[in-house]
Amino acid sequence: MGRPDGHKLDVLFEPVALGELRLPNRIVMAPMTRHRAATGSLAPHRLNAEYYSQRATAGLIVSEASQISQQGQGYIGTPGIYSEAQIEGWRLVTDAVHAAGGRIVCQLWHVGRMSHVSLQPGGHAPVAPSAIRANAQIYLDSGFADTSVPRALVLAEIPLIVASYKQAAANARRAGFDGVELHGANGYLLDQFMRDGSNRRTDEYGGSVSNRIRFTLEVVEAAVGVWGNGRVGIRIAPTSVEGDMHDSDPQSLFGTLLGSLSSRGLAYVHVVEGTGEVGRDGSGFDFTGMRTLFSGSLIRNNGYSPDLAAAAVGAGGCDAVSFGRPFIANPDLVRRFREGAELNSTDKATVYGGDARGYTDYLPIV
Ligand code: 8OZ
Repeated sequence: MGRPDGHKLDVLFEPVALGELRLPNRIVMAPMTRHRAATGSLAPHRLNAEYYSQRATAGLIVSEASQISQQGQGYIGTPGIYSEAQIEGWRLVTDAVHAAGGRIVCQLWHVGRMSHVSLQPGGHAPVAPSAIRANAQIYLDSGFADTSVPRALVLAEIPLIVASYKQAAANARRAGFDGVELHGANGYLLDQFMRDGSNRRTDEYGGSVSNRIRFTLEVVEAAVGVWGNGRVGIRIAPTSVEGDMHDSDPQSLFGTLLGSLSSRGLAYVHVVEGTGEVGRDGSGFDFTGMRTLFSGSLIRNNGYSPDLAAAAVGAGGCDAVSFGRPFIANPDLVRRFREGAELNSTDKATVYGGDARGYTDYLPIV
């Protein structure tokens, strides 16, 4: 077959290196929470291995966000990367992806204030840079619920959380991943420290931009200590309002962060453009200009069509583009883009939680 205008997309099917990660194409599977880890252990299992291996033709798979500790959990059914059972479960996933010829990095996640006492160790309050509740909802057995009021981390606890990230990074290595992506986006703990709407600290982790990015940079160092800089990426969402987030000057904040990350030579920065849901308009931040603020590889995300993605890569605006929703219903998305094939549509009712239905039963074209 082949699409009549196929050559326009050719650039998406060229290989690229993001640090030490070698991708056969520029089409990345974005991290997507699917709430299907095993009940109780929160370990991945065979069904999850099947799901990821079906999508192994992606240039790179970024795993769904995986909490680094029980304290880092904010929703039911999300996988962890802190227990032996979870490491073994992820090993099933990475083995299956590799056997299918793919590459997968583990997205390391701590939700901070985006949680609920019922999920926290001992029923305690979730932790955050400051005791400011997010006017947002999380998902529990009982359905959607308001987030709980968090308590502010005391200074002495911060190195312990950095150490949890380091342990999780080491666990991801033992589980056979190809690297890690730090979840610095969408209103979770790293983002909560960075943006001044959620960080009112008066110690060295709050106030100035350099203080607010300190925690993120320490977590970057911890992950790099395990993996080396060429296998660590970070995801940011400078203007997202998800999780009740805001900042008085995202350009200065994320510009400074990107400068610091440039000197550390990370594998990549993965940016969610726009304010959250779909669309890439974000006022207060120059997404195009990120290319000059960050010297390493850049993955762009949020509602790109194949044409827009090819235009962005072709113009040198990024190295790869990630796709989330289209990968849910199209395990062979790379082939469909290449051949200009129709895309399956997604059944919204089976996106979050449940069984194989709406998860592993979307079929590739034959
Ligand atoms: C959807 C539902 C729960 C969590 C994110 C990790 O937005 C998530 C998430 C998405 O980054």
